[in-house]
Amino acid sequence: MSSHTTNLHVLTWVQEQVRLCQPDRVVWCDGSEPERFRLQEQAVRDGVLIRLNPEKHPGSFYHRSNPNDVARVEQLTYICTPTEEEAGPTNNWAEPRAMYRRLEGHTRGAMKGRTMYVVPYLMGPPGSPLAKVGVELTDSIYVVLNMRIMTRMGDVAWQQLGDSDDFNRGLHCMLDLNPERRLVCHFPQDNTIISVGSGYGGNVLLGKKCLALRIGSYLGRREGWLAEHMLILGVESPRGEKTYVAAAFPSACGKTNFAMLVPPVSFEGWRIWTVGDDIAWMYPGADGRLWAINPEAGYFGVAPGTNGSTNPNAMATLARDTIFTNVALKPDGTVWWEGHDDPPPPECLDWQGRPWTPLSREKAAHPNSRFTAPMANNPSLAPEVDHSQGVPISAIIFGGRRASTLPLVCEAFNWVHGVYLGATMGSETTAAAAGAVGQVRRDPMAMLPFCGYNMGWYFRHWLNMRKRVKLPPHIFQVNWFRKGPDGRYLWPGFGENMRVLKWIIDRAAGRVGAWETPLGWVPRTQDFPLDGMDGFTAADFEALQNINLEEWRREVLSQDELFMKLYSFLPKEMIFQRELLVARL
Ligand code: OXD
Ligand code: MN
Repeated sequence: MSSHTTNLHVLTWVQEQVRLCQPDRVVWCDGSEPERFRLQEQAVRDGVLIRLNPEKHPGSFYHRSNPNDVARVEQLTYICTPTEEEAGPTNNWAEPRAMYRRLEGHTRGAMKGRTMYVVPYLMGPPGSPLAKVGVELTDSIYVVLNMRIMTRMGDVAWQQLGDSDDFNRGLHCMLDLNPERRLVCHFPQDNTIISVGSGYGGNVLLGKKCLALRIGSYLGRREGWLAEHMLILGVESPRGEKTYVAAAFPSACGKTNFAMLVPPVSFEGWRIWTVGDDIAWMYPGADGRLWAINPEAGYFGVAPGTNGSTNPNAMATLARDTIFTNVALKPDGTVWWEGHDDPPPPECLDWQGRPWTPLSREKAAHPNSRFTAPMANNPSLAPEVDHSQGVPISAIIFGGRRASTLPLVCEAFNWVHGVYLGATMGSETTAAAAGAVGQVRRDPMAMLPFCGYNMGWYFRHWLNMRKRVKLPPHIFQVNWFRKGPDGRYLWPGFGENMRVLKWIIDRAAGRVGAWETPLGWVPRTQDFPLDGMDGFTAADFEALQNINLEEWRREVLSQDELFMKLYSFLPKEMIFQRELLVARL
């Protein structure tokens, strides 16, 4: 098949990798519809995908990953820079030459008997000055079909690239999926990613976490912009005024739900528009504001808990042309997961292909099972998603999953204080990464697993942005997950989060007052829109906003752990903010 590009840098590099991996065949992907159908047929023939019921799930497929390969592997993820200092204390570091050599041991001859797919892709709207081109070489047809949903894949990327050599070089080899040979390695100085031994999305869809966040954050620091683990949404008021907000939450904390929120009935005339659900690239605009694009073209969302009331827009989005991974498969060729609208099926196959009934002790769907769905299906998709300059951001939200301590919402006093709120974010761990679930860990800006360089320098870069953005967004902190003494959530979340969002955009526009507390500005009870919330009282709201001094003493001490780790790289501003907080408390 022809290569569709005459770019010599690409042709030479692909040739080198073919010589290294020794595939039987090389297929250059063009991103066309006929190619998609061909690849889907092939994947079904190979047993990689199962075609779902064409009436109930048109154009959709089912995939089971290897049971040992169901999440991102942070302990096997490396930043390979000449010095350890560049990777910093929160990343695994390896010396690039040594790691290239080690990887060659895995990739040499790794595609013998297999097909190498050349996947050109564009992150960001075509023509955007912020868009980046990547080329992923992979021996997984599942990866190709997922990349086709998650990115603008095919000839559009060659058009953006022209004859430049400014593209990300990505190599992915499945190997035998042996966890002992699994590695996800980033070489920021070479704009190169090599991932071996995994087939799980976050480890192998190289445009997403690897390029858009780890390499992206490194490039952002060098080039003066921010690559963030943030959703982007637009709030449209009944008068048609649109305000854009970016929000960082750790993995599996509801970014997709928040990005697709449907306001409660009492918010008649209000609409939420989704720009992105996972990643934001933000840059200082000539007008003094911070502008953002979503580099992706699809959603790789967590399935369990997704239903018609938690996220009706996601349900509409995944109604067709979707790849489901590690959910349960029903006998009629439809899918199910815990928290689905449908009741548990009397019988089905679980995510490992084993017979499952409602009496089974294990879950039918893996807690990190996913849907890969095109953003074009989303009824709330913002048309601005294709605007090359992106959207202007009025507010930035940092959120975590915290059972106690953190109030529902508060606003930072200023940019530096906001950076401190982001830097000290903590959250209970989830199933999106391999390891224990439910422990509080510091996850600055939700970027702990995704910052491609020294986290202390990353804070400095955030502080420096203040000088380049004359009209900086207001910064807020939220916590949807606070629990009462009986262990029940104090806040209903989901669509009701619109109430918090309304206060946030009113604050950003200077339209509403606030109370000053040691933590920051918080809503006055009388300003917070509680109308239409059955049985939810002003006292319930105050319980959510309560500041417990004993909990805050513990919180400040536990923040110190991260600060100690980063000690010699930590901007002084962070220490001063900590001291000011202690003084206020
Ligand atoms: C994701 C993650 O898949 O954060 O988006 O793990
Ligand atoms: Mn994510």
